[in-house]
Amino acid sequence: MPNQRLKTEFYMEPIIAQIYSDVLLGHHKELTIKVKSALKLGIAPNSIMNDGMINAMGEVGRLFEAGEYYVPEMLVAARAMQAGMTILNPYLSEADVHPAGKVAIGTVQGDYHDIGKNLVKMMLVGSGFEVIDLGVDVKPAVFTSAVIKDQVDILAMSALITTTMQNMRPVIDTLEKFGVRQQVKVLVGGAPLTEEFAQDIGADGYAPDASRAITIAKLILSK
Ligand code: B1M
Repeated sequence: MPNQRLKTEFYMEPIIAQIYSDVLLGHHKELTIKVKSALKLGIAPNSIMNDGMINAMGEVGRLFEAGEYYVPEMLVAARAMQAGMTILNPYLSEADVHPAGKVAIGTVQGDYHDIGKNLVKMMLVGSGFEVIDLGVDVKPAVFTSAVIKDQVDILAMSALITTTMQNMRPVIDTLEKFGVRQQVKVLVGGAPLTEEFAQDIGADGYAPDASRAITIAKLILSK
């Protein structure tokens, strides 16, 4: 594992390589200090997030698949990443004055992964959307209630597991059952999803990452 890490770090800015290592090893206190230092050094928040932290989470997933990491290691890595994101959040969310639209976002039923969902949320807020965060393990009735009570323009669903992505279609079915499908746009995303899957379940848009989620959100609202 250390060889693999060094191989990847070799191509990075030293402070980004340290951030990468801190996420990988779950050193959340050290990570917050280094994220602050990187910002002071003038390194772009997007680079700290993508090259340092998201890159490291990809490696965490690879190590988990290879049987070198277990759930506890994934958890401490996720905690470190969340700590880093708390520092970065204000730098990523330079909100516009007028809300671009109202969004309810959540991770679908049975799924507790929320780092990607939180990133999409931050980017939406940063792009001027008003966002209601429904959290994780969100049941179809809760998504539907947000559409009816909060009158959101977009319902945004995230799923990280091949089994839980199947829980997106029941949400769309429930919207139809309550007669509110036509009053909201449905945006879906998450690592195992594809454009084909999104079309198949009847979503209005699919985005493979947080920044494209903003482009697609604006696009589907303009239709
Ligand atoms: Co889990 N986990 N996990 N996990 N975990 C994965 C997803 C997995 C791929 C690991 C692996 O095997 N390689 C695998 C799923 C395999 C599959 O699909 N069949 C997996 C598994 C199996 C599990 C458990 C079942 C493990 C177990 O208990 N045996 C369990 C399930 C728990 C549950 O949810 N019911 C589990 C648990 C956990 C932890 C709790 C330990 C932790 C989550 C902590 C947390 O989220 N608070 C965790 C983690 C950290 C991961 C990995 C390592 C990292 C996920 C992550 O945060 N990535 C992950 C492996 C991997 O992805 N490399 C893995 C960083 C994040 C920024 O990326 O979430 O993809 P991502 O979000 C991206 C895009 O996908 C997209 O934009 C984001 C930013 O660009 N996006 C959207 C996401 N949502 C979007 C919504 C949109 C648009 C774009 O519009 C609405």
